[in-house]
Amino acid sequence: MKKSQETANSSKAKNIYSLPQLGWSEYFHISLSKEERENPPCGRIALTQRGMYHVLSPSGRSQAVVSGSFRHNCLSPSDFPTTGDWVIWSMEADSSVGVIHEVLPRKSKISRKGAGATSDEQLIATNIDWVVIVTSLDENFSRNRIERYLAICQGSGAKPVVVMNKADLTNKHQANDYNMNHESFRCPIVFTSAISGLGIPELRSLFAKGDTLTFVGSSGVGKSSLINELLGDELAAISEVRTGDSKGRHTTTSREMYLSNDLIIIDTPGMRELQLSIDEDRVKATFSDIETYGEECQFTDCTHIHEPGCAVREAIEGGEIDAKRFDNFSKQLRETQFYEQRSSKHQSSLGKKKWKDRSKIIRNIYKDKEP
Ligand SMILES: Nc1nc2c(ncn2[C@@H]2O[C@H](COP(=O)(O)OP(=O)(O)OP(=O)(O)O)[C@@H](O)[C@H]2O)c(=O)[nH]1
Ligand SMILES: [Mg+2]
Ligand SMILES: [Zn+2]
Repeated sequence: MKKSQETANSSKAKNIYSLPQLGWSEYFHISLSKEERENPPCGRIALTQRGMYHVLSPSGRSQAVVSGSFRHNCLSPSDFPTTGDWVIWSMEADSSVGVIHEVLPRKSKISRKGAGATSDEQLIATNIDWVVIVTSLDENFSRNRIERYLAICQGSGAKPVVVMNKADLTNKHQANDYNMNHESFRCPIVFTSAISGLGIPELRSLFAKGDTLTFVGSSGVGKSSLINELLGDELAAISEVRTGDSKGRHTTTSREMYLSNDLIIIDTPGMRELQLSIDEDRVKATFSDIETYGEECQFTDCTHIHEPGCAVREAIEGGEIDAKRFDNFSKQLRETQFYEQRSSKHQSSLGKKKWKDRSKIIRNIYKDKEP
């Protein structure tokens, strides 16, 4: 065996990754100290499993935990490493588990509100260049859902692309057939089929070498199937959707990063409860066309529902604003207001708890002083 071939084979066996292959860029490089830049002690999180992190780095795939002082300094769940993060880490010679010391500043992130009672931010993926919003052209299709995902991308630092998958099930392949147009979505819309391969080259042509993509969308729309098409490999697990309602079975259960020759792809589980991790400003930015009309309303705080001299209602009646789009805009706006109220309630109850703790301490001090 030739020497070069031998190295190639052994590096394949150990899955050695160069930093650029993992999506490394100048952005991360400049956040390192001068000494660290010589030989960056960095790796990228491919998977997180209850406190255990899978790190891909020039020394292969390893498992690691966060250091004690890192944990101590974390103030919220989103400070912990997540899939897509770059970390500074080390591995002792006699150990099989590495230690993560730091998460490098995130270039971009997409997140949502926690699915439970708390309003904590839940990170979906970080350091991504593209969010691939997948929907399927069966009973599962929902334009409203696409607009919610677009709102999540707003201000995330990543570019969105809308993918209309399962195009083999229909012959309607125009965005207008679905009451969507490129101008109001302000992002590419691509029709694909993971079964026939339709649209896959068009989708691929959007991305540059070394880009990181994350796929989001409901369970069963074909995220993992499309990822396998792009990877040219069956790495992500897929399974049949239920017959009857086209709903998926939540085949993908964790957020995991995969590598192809030129792309880094993060698969995510279908979301059950899509909550908006966004504020009013982000919704307004997503629907800026509506906002532009709103500037002409007679009242500056016009809700565009019943006020006289409302330019938005006029535009809807005149067919310049799509009524459905306005409906989604109002729905999202109401929802953010609900979350804002809830999170301020949560904040004030935290404040109360602190105050209670403090008054307990004061009571105890006085108790000690009592004769
Ligand atoms: N007809 C058709 N079926 C597809 C297409 N893409 C995926 N499917 C099928 O849809 C089902 C679900 O695909 P998955 O790739 O597992 O869907 P997913 O979005 O990853 O689902 P979760 O992991 O549960 O979130 C599988 O049976 C796929 O074979 C497509 O383009 N056309
Ligand atoms: Mg999947
Ligand atoms: Zn108005």
